[in-house]
Amino acid sequence: MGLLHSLVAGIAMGSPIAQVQGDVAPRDVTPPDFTWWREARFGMFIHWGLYAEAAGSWRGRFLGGWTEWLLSKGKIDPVEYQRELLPRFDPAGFDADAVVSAAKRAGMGYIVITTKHHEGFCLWDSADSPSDLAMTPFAVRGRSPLRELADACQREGIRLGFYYSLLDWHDSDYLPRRAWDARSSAGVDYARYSQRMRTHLEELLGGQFGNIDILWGDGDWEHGPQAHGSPELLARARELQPGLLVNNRWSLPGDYDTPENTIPDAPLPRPWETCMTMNESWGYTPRVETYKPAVELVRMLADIASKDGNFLLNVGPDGDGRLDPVALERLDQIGGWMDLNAESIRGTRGAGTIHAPAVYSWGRLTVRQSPDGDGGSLYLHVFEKPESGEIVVPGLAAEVRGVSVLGLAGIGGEPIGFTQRGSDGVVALPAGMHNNATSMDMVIKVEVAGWPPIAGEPRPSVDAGLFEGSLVLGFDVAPGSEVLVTADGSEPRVGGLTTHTLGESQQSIPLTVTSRVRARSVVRGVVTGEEFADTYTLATPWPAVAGASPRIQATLMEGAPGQFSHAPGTLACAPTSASMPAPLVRAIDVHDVSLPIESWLPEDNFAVQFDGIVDVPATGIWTFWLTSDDGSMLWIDGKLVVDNDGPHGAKEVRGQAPLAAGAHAIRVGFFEGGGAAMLSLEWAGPGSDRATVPAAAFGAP
Ligand code: FHN
Repeated sequence: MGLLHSLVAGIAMGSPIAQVQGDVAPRDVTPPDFTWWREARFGMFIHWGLYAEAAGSWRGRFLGGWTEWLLSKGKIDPVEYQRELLPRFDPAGFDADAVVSAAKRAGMGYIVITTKHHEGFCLWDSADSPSDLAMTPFAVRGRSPLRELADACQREGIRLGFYYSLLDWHDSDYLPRRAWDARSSAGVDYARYSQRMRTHLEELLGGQFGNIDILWGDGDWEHGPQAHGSPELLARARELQPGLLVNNRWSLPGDYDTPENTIPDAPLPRPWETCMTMNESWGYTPRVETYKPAVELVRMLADIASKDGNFLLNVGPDGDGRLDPVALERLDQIGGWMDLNAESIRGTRGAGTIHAPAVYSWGRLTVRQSPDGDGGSLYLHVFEKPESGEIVVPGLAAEVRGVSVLGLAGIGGEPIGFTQRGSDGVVALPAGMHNNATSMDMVIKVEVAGWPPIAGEPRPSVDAGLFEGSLVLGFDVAPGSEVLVTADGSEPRVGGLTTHTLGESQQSIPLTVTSRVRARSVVRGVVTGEEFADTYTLATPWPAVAGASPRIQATLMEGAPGQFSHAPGTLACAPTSASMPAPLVRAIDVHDVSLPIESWLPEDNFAVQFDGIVDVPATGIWTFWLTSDDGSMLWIDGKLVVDNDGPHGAKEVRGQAPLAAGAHAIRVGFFEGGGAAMLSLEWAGPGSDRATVPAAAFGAP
């Protein structure tokens, strides 16, 4: 029996103890400060490079679509592409002040500009680049787009970010070559390319362009973090620009997520930003008929903000460095709406932050808590006025201090009616108000006393899972509401025999046995919102392994494409057919449960099994977060605690185990099928906040 089979056979397949699946990529140890970013909510993305000069055409043929992908669409020889376009890059019309004022007009608080896109052209004079600004007539004029833009942003108080593509179709040290690129790969040194990326980031972030607030990576999909050298690149970037926000496109999770040309149906667990084209292309396109209407863009902004996200809306300057008139018109139209309604976007939070729905039949909800914490404002973004003329907010329990339409003192003098109907708050719009077809987004501001103002699905003070001994379980009770709770699995009802009513006088219930807890919110005697239902399990700590010393070792398995689709340590991981050769198996040095950042680590088709003894510092319930791309599993003392198996992108799954202080056997199985690879194991327990399981817990000095 091969080593892999023996490894697999050694696992006692216990049932999962308790685990919750999340789609959260791991957090950095010291999360950066998103305050200014959330306050801004809205930014301008600028795609500008040699492709703007070509405007989607090559040798007289317009190829359309994403024009910054012209080289790829046209299967153009990268050397010929540069030879043709470098001498033509002379955007004398570029006016950084005009660009920044257009962004500011639209109500945008930051700008992210492409410094190098996949074409490989560096929009600045670099000491190490086969294609940069110094090779263009524009530089001969003494012009520097990034310097000019940085100065204009500084003058106008607009934050600045740099986009940088890890993918490079032109640099002869970048692999893989494009299929149509006839240049030989002989002598190519990818490490030289990685070093060039580091040089570029030193030049971009080293101070010549002032404070840079965002590093927006892209094009990371052809290599893993090791090949890119991403951990070192980002560590250096953060040294150069303290407080830098880094996105999730460096083959590492970074600080925030970046859905592209799409808006998530629900809030994402981490800070997130939708980037969106204004028309059909990131780079300049002459096809102005594809621009999205202003009403659509404004409603996207409200939709994204209601889900606690940011909106990065793109413009593509043309070959002369100018924004086209339609783009300027859209920015002005959005600005007109923001003039009246900016307070419902800038500095607001998504409805989910007060556990209220973001999406309603009439539109979206954004919220702003007052500085003193006792009250605040709800912003009802009315896209579609109901036939009834009534805007209903279910569960609006708080006292309402005032209702108004933003930007309009009153509607022809008529007040905006507000009533409380059962558990709902109801805003009555005057008859002539708000023609659905033309209004972008009419915002009704509801000022409330007490926070959170909306009673929805009750939120427990402790997540469901294991507990030891006894547990005092509380619920957030929105002012003006109550929470009905049962712990025997029965339906919580007003006056129910086993129903506890939480509110002013009582805020929690004691649990001393495994309990099925159900809870509902009640406002003015009416049950409202979704039900909370989950199980709290009384657990006895697993005993420590007497006499065992903390240690960790790992086995690397290198296989053929398709070899691994399950984590090692499971029977499913074993080679599935005789035709699949047994993987190469060897021991590797590790100090904790993480992927070594070493050049010998394969990029794809490999698995790693970690085995050892972990020293648990205190007795109690320990929560583990296992995050990986692709699959992974965690066993403690031979029992399955986290199952995050299967091919997938970066995904986090939580599990719990009751552990006595001391030594416990630990096994983690991980596999990488293809694409990015990442693995992290975090824990939290009595006296320990959530953090990566340290090497010291495995006996490292
Ligand atoms: O390939 C690029 C594309 O050209 C554009 O830059 C977008 C913007 O997010 N990013 C990549 C596609 O995901």
